Amino acid sequence: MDHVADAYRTDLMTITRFVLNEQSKHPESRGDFTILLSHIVLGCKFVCSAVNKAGLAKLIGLAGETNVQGEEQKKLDVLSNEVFVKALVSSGRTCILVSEEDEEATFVEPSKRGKYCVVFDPLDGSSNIDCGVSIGTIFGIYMIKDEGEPTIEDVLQPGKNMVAAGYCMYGSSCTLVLSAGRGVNGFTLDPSLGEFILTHPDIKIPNKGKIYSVNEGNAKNWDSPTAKYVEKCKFPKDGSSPKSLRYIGSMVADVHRTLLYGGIFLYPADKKSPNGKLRVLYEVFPMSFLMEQAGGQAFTGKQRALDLVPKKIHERSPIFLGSYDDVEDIKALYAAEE
Ligand code: AFP
Repeated sequence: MDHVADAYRTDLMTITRFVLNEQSKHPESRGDFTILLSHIVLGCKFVCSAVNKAGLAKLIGLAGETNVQGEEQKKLDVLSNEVFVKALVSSGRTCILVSEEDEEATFVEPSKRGKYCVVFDPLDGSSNIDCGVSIGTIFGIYMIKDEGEPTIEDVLQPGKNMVAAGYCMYGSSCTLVLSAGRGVNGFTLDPSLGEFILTHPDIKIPNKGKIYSVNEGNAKNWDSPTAKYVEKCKFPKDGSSPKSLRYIGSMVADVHRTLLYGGIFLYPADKKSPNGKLRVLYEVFPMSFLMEQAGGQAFTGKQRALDLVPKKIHERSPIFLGSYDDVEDIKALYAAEE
């Protein structure tokens, strides 16, 4: 049966059906991943509905707390975090959770434990909430290293060890992009059905793009390879056209556009933030995983992003990710610097 073609007809390919199909290719599978994913999907649907109602429900505004990064939390951040933590714990398939909103990792009580560790940012791009710009949830999934008592080392694994990663974007439509290590697929929420339907099968990022995406306000503090790269985007010397600049300031939205249209997304190190801004476990790794699965690359300025071994759960790293050839260009500039 051609499942992909069916998704465009009346035989709708929901995300659950898609994952069950994948599961059936692995007879040894007990369906734990499918169950875990269905709880993540529930969290995404809840947050989507809360984001849509935020203005009406007066949910927008500060909750009066600060999170571990010292940022002001919005009410929606708090709500989203609670929803995801509860959904993930109740799935019975998780043992360690790391959330951007919680200083410490959550160790699930033994009676509810499963074999997966989930790292996530429940509502990334929250400074954009009040003006209605697309925001999102980002997640990565690891398997515990062994059957013994879980330890923090189970989540301090390189990104290449993730078994799955994805994001859900709450924008003009609600889109969930997922990879379980065999390509990348995108699902759009049909609000009338309450189901995510396969709309973007087997996403492949173009090898080269026409867009670069970076906060140019930080340019005076950039290192030389980043400065040279952006100069090259604007004033190419090889006769090609300059690239266009698009920057939303919400990683899910900027990465989603990069994945679909090609190009490069940069959050480099600078003199003020030598490790960049974005967090390794729940921003850099999941997005790098998706990029590689779609045929692109992700680079930290020193190494392949997915080879990085985090030492702390809220660690940050510079990141350059996107089309294969565009990331090659920035890698060459860093190599020349050495
Ligand atoms: P907020 O959650 O504080 O809005 O930060 C969003 C984010 O972590 C990521 O989604 C963006 O890509 C990045 O920060 C934008 O950072 P700048 O505002 O420094 O450009």
